Amino acid sequence: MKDIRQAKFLRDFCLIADNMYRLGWDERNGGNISLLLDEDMNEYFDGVIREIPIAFDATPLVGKCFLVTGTGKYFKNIKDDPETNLGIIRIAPSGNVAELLWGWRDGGRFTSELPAHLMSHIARLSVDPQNRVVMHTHPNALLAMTHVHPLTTEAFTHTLWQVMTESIVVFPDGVEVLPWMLCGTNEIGEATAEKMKLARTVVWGLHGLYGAGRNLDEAFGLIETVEKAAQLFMMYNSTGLEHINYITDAQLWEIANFFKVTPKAGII
Ligand code: 2HA
Ligand code: ZN
Repeated sequence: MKDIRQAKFLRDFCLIADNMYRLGWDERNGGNISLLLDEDMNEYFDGVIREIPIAFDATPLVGKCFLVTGTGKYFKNIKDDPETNLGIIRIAPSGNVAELLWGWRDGGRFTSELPAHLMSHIARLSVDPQNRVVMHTHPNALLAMTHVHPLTTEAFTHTLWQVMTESIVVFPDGVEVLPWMLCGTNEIGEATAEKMKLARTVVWGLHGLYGAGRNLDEAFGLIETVEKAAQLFMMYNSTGLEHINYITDAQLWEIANFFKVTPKAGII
């Protein structure tokens, strides 16, 4: 049997969660991450610890294994005690049970946002079979921006692209925006998953955002760039000075053409 403590995916996951905490994005038990595992978990574990019901039909993911943060667990504590704060689950043949293979050794269970995560995985995999990561977090500037900026996909994406040159290169698919909705429900999960077919980033008004990617670095880097653009927007809008310079639509096209990215339709 392989030792899970030596697994690179677990070390990388802990490091990313720790970085997110240090950046101030994941206060208390805020935020959650799920990583679809490519490695064969039979090489690490030979049994199921317990079964945990899932309150929706995850049939498209039957047999797949995920490393997931736990409900009520603090990102702050993940690095020092992954076995209490994280779990590895396999979706059982019924599609509505998670088989716990490792973790939550205090009797814990997966994040309350599991429906939104698994539905987002299904949606992302349908447009990008290489997608592996879904991250939900509460970055400060992005969250502040949802208080003062129109909550539409078009307006939000346009502003974030205009703030700095890198934005359109890193997220040409833009950010999809949802209004405030009750979190932890299948409804917000379904709404998020619909948006995830259109972009890797989904902003939850007055709450935070979801980011997806092919690996942990890609999803983290995406959120980091969106948050940086939001920080700059909030920063210059707080000066009281007139906003006199910004990247024009023609310049956004110039960047997109040079870096060979296709900007989300209908924005510029
Ligand atoms: O898991 O962030 O949206 C805590 C949250 C809920
Ligand atoms: Zn949240």
